[in-house]
Amino acid sequence: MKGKFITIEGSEGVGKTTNINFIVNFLTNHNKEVVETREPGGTAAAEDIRKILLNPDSELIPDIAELLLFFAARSLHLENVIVPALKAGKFIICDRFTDATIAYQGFGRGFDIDRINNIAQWVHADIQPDLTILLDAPAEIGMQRAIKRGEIDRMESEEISFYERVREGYICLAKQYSDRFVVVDANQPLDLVQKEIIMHLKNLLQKN
Ligand code: Z5A
Repeated sequence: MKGKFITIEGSEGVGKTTNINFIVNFLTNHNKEVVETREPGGTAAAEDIRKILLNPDSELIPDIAELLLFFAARSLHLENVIVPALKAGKFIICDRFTDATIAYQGFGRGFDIDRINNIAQWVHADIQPDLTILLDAPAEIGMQRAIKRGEIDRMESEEISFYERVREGYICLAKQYSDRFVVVDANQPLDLVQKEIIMHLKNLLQKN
């Protein structure tokens, strides 16, 4: 693949959307062709799956259906957006990817991590992010920010202990895949968060 695959991870309200806009501007100013996208979503059909997954008024979604819907959306996204863009040498900036499934469905819901990894291997054996920026903040800080922002979706309606497990899951992943993960303290003023992000982006560009 000629392009670069950058994923942004972290639990609710840590500032993914805010910082993705910043990253897109930074890379565009460095003459990179950038595709900004998100999971679940990124294609018309995957966005339909997103609506099902996040609808707070949906019928009961069993955990297994939730897990498989995230991977179904991911398969659509890979085939129609991510792989073509990487082949064309573009930079993909993606709000969440499979690390989110391990953190939320694995650590959060308690699904067996090996089973999730097996499905991931099946769906995207040959594609892994080149850089994963983990925005890390205590669960209650992120929740406060998300609540302040407005309406709460189905995935944002869990107990605080769920998001604490999610955060712990991300920290485990960052240690396990330290070759591609960088951890940024998202519980500091935005200008300092972005200063750290720039440093990691410059490192990636130097390797390019
Ligand atoms: N999910 C899953 O379970 N499994 C999977 O495989 C995948 C996803 C792919 C998708 O939601 C949901 O699906 C998500 C995980 C699950 N659910 N949950 N719960 P999403 O990714 O689209 O949305 P989100 O996680 O709920 O993110 P968010 O709430 O949109 O937050 P954010 O994008 O990280 O934050 P933000 O909107 O940029 O910032 C929130 C507020 O904080 C805003 O007012 C900012 O101005 C403010 N902010 C940002 N940074 C700072 C700093 N540094 N200081 C102070 N204030 C700040």
